[in-house]
Amino acid sequence: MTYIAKPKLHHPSLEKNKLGFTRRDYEGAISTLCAGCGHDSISAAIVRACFQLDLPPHRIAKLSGIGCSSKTPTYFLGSSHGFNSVHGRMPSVLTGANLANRDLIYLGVSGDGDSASIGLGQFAHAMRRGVNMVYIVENNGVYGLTKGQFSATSDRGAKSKRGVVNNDEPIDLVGMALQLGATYVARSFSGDKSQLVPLIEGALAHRGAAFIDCISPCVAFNNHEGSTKSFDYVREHNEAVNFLDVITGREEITVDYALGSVEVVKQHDGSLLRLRKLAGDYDVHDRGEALSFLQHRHAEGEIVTGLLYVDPDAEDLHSYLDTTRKPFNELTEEELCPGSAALDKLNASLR
Ligand SMILES: Cc1ncc(C[n+]2csc(CCOP(=O)(O)OP(=O)(O)O)c2C)c(N)n1
Ligand code: SF4
Ligand SMILES: [Mg+2]
Repeated sequence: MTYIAKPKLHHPSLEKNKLGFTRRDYEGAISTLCAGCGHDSISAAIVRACFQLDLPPHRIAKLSGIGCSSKTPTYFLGSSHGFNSVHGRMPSVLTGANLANRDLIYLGVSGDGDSASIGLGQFAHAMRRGVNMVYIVENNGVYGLTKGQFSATSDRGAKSKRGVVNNDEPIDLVGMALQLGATYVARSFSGDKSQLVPLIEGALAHRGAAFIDCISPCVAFNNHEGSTKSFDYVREHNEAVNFLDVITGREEITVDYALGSVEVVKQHDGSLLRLRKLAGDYDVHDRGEALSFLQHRHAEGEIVTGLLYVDPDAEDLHSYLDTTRKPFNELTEEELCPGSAALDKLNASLR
């Protein structure tokens, strides 16, 4: 059985958000993933972020490919739109849906196999086009669903559960997203809710391609000694560049900005990203520096986490294409079909 409905009962005094929803209203079916799978922690972080941002669940569209990671949208946002597509093809389906209706909030959920192996081309084009979305890769370094083969994000020298050593260079999706022009780029760890939840909130408030690479240990096939995506390894090698608070424009701002090394970034919707810097000289607005920092730290065996780059004034695919503001399903017949004179004019321009 791959789908178990959750009982509707919940504690009557559960906290409600501005829409009158409790956290439970943002959940989905009971997870059938392995107990302890990092992907379940990411689902919980998505639930918390959407609840805290007071997002109406019916305005969210969650899309995925194939894999344990791509199964997770069943386990959160049960009242949202959902589309479980083909392995590696989520980005093109999301792009199409986004072009047809820009009013929804698009959340793409994928795996490292789904995005860095079979779907690498799709991933790349969604990033470079600036599709307005939150794109999360639940990165465990293996194909979990098909029993633990190395994926393209597996580090050179990493050992599989059976002792096989990976000889291939890994693909760093964060580096690729930076190079390809994504305008919000972050990495986190499924076991670090205090870092991950605000990163998801910031990505949801961002206009443009927002990418989060989330290291998510596979307890069944990639959590042993010799793995570089295990809980122990990531805890020991995690180098956080900053921590984030997201303050929505709807709230009165009462935070004291004078504390230590703090940077405030205003996003297009008025929300504020408040960055508490750990690496004092780290600049979230410098794409080139972010790439170089990432590579230098990788050479030292460190996994850089936090918000690595943001362009708060980013545009998105709709502004590049100058598309209509109205979703297609709200256009009238006259608007959709401008008549034979317009068609004649178009045909004449092509002769
Ligand atoms: C076109 C196609 N090729 C191969 C497969 C087999 N397959 C299913 S899931 C998967 C890999 C999943 O790995 P990942 O995306 O990392 O997700 P995880 O299970 O690790 O979360 C593969 C190769 C498939 N379903 N469809
Ligand atoms: S096989 Fe791995 S990725 Fe899949 S549910 Fe189990 S722990 Fe998670
Ligand atoms: Mg995987």
